Amino acid sequence: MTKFINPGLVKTNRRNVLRGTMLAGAAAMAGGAALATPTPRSAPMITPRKPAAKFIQAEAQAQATAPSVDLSGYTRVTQELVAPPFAPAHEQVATGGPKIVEITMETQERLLTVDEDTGAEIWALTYNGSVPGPLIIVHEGDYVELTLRNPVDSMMEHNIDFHASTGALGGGGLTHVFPGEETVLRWKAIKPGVFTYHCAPGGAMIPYHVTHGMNGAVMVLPRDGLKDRAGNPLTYDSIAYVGEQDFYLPMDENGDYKTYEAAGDDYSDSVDAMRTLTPTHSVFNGSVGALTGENALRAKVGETVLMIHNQANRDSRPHLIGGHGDFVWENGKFGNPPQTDMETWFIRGGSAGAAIYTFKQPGVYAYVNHNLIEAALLGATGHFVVEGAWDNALMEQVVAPKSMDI
Ligand SMILES: [Cu+2]
Repeated sequence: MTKFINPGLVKTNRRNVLRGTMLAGAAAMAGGAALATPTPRSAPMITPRKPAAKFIQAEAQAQATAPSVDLSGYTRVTQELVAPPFAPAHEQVATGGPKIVEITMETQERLLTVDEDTGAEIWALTYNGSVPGPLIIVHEGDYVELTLRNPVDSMMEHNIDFHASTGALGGGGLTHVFPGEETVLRWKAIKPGVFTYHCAPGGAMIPYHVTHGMNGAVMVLPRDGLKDRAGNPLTYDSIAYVGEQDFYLPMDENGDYKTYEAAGDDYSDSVDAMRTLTPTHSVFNGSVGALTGENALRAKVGETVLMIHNQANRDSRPHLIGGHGDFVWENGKFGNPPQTDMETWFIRGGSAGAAIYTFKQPGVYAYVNHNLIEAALLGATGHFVVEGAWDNALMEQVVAPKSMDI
């Protein structure tokens, strides 16, 4: 990590450099013109701590002088987050008034096998250890109150930008936690829909953290639940939470994936790999095969599944092979009526989308990114295994394959 130069505020060791680079990007995103200039590839990365620190300090001061909010009418509840592809226990139609939903997430840095067959692995940066991070579910008008903890043995600082929230870089400007620190952020869910959240420490660290797995989704349901175009209620029996992750894994001169001893050691190589804009992998839920075989999603004929698709960095085109999108919020926002009977839908990089389908036949359905190169070669394939009775009225093999009569 001799590539970096630290301007003397902290000792130049790898840990401190990785921690410090966040401030460059925070300032750039806040509009600091000088800092927004991309760092030339060959130039050392300078860590301009002071201007960014000023910005963050200003946010805190603005809050300190703003009128306090009366939250006495709110009930506090704790949401137990679960690992993908599952969803936390929740109501589809809210009962009672708005709530303060308390959640806790830990920024865990862990070695993750991306593809067992090739030995591809990454020191993933995660929320609660999973890629994607856990799905959070609240209702419009609720508050999300997040306790964000960074374990003391972490190598890097982290934060969180909730696209569903309003202000302070989505909370990113108020949640920087260094190893051994924790913070609490509360934000009001004023827009219904599914939204991405992701780490955004600053500068090149933003895509570095996002493409190391540090992203997930929040679902903000309308208080009276989902509706079709005519305003009729839509309900689901289960949720399949899919996070599509593009990885840019460095390779050696032989084309083998490189391995590293600790989180952050791949930083320089990763930046070079990211600059190609060509992912080595695009996988669902962290690894090739995370949603196939024994890990396949399960459903029954007649079951209605809400498929949530999160892609924090890159465009995707979900398609359910053998089925359809009965109701699709392809931009993920429930304030808009859903599109109906979709074949393939589009998830803009940096967003989440939602689709409802009721299974009508048993069997295996492939849920893919219908850029089929990405599905078959880069890993973006999951399976639904559906049980139930076959319906010949919908499909029947009239003649099994046999030699043609010539
Ligand atoms: Cu991070």
